[in-house]
Parts: sequence; C-alpha cells; structure tokens
Amino acid sequence: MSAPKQQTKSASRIERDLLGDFIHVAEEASIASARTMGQGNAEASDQAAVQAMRHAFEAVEMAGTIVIGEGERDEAPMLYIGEQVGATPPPGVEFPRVSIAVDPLEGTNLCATGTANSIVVLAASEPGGLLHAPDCYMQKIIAGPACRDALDIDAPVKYNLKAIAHCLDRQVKDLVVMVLDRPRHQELISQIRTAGARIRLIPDGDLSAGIAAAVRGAGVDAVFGTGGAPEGVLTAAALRCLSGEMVARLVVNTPELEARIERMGIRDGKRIYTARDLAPGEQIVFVASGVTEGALLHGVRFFGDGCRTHTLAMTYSSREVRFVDTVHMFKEPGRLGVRLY
Ligand code: VTB
Repeated sequence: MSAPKQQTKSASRIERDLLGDFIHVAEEASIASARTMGQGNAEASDQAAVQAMRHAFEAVEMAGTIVIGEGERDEAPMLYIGEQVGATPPPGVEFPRVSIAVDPLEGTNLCATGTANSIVVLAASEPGGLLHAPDCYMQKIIAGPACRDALDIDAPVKYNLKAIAHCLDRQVKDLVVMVLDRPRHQELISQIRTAGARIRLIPDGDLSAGIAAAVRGAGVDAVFGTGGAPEGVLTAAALRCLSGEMVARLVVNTPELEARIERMGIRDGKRIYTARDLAPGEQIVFVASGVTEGALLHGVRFFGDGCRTHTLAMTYSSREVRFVDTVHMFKEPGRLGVRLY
C-alpha cells in the first residue's frame, strides 16, 4: 500500500483531529452569549461570546491565526486579526498551522432582543485557505448547488432570478429570496417584487440565510443584497462544504477603504469573487452553534444542572455535515437526572 499523500495527511489533521475542538469552542461561546439573551445589550452579548471563544481556543492543539475576527488589533482586545490562538506546544512539538475566521456572535441584536437565528460561527482551514477580508460591505448573491455558474453579479436582478428559477426547474413567482431589511436595499427589493419573486426580509444574519439558501428544504432559494464582507467569507466557507453558489464583490467606496484593502494585499477592489475565491482552502471546517432558537439550529436551552446546545459542523474534503446535539452538565446531575427530551 502506498503512503498517503502529504495533502491528505494534513487534511485529516485539521478536519478530523480538530473538528471536535472547534465544536467545543463554538458551544462554549453559544452558552455564554445565550445567558445574555434578551438583556437588550448587544455589546455585552458579543463580549460574552468573544471571551468564551477566546478562552476555549487556549486548549486547542493548533498554531492558529485569526484572519477574520473582531477587527484590527487596535480596535479589538481579543480575537483581533493576526492574533495567535491555540495551546502552547510542549518543547519539540509543533502544532498544525491553521487559519481561523470567526464571527463569535452573528446577529448580536438578535441575541440582545431574543429574536430567532443568532449563531456563533467559526471556520478554519490550512494557512491561506480563507480570504483576509476587510471589515467593509460586500455585495452578494447566494443560491444552491443547482445554480452552478448561473449567477451574474452585474446582470439585472430579473435576469438572476430567471436563471435561478430555471436551474431549480420552477417559475420566478415560486422563488423565495432573503434580503436584509435595510434602507439601502429599497431599490433591490422593488426590483425583486417587480420580477415577481417572493421575499423574506430579515433583520440581521445574512450568514445563516446563505446557509439556508444552499440546502434543500429550508424554504429559501437565494440571498441577494449587501452585508458584511467578513460574514461573506464565512458564508463562502460554509458554501464550499455544501457546494453552494455565490458571487460577491467588496463595496470599496472611500479612499480610506481603498488604501486599507491595498494594505491587506487586495489589488483589485472590484474583483468578483466566487465561494472558492473567498474560501480557497482544501481543508475547511465550518462550525455554527445556535444561540437563539432558529430555523436551522436550536438555541441554547438551560435546565438547571446543565444545558443543551445544537451545532452544525461541516468539513470540505471529507464532505460531512453533522448536526451535533450536546447535553452539557455543569455539575453532577441532580435527583431529576439528565434531561434528554
Ligand atoms: C450583515 C448581517 C449581520 O450586519 O452582514 C449586516 O449578516 C451588515 O451590516 O448579521 P449593517 O447592519 O450595517 O447593515 C449584521 O446585521 C450584523 O453583523
């Protein structure tokens, strides 16, 4: 039997060896932020997730570098871009190098108001496998695997909707398009309405919307609009695992932003990205844990002696999609025992 190729060997190191750790990291952040649900303090919810995530990373045997995080070093004390995370290796041992993208709490307002679909998100890959995107806006169109190569970011909305409907073998009037409810999307919304498609406006969270559009049965066929670029890279990591389609472009509309993207090594601010361009890794782990109850994931449920979390964990090269339902016991179960239902 021939020896496995180096690529395969290291793929298994990140996807197989670290998957459980990343699930744990996301679960810890979801539990911490879920404790703040409905308190009306989005910043405190975010901080709870950030601190728990940062702390949980300390036990992971990797040489991790944050490529997408809470911001630049001077604006974020923890999980800033470039921060090294992971356990300290014993002398003579080298842990695998991993690029990490995080959105410790996607939908901070959703959590602060107890609204559906706030999640903790983490993606990891071999170094260079996730685009180092600036914290600016990104124009996005996202759809499922059936729409391979059918999306054109420069074409009229009507054209893209027709193309999506054609790929899905249905009519435009049957499509459901998710759009972030923002004043900047007024024109987009009216174009979708004129084209005849149905719309679901969402208050926040175009990342979970993107995942929903890439799977069957979630009742969403596409996501259109402008959201965060970091969320765009995380969505792309999920779409790589799900073979979903995405076209995207950074919104670079100020000289400061132009200078920033140049410093980050992005030469063409108008470049059109696909999911593969945004998350080019060959080893990708994508993990999302529910914080508030959602369409895709349950929120965290506390029950005195413990809690229960719900996590989506996907890997690219091994093509696995897991739903992990974990009961966490904070102490020895009391006389009522562990609650499983
Ligand atoms: C989106 C959405 C996020 O930010 O990226 C959005 O997915 C874009 O920013 O959940 P604006 O709020 O400025 O429109 C979030 O809503 C929050 O990060």
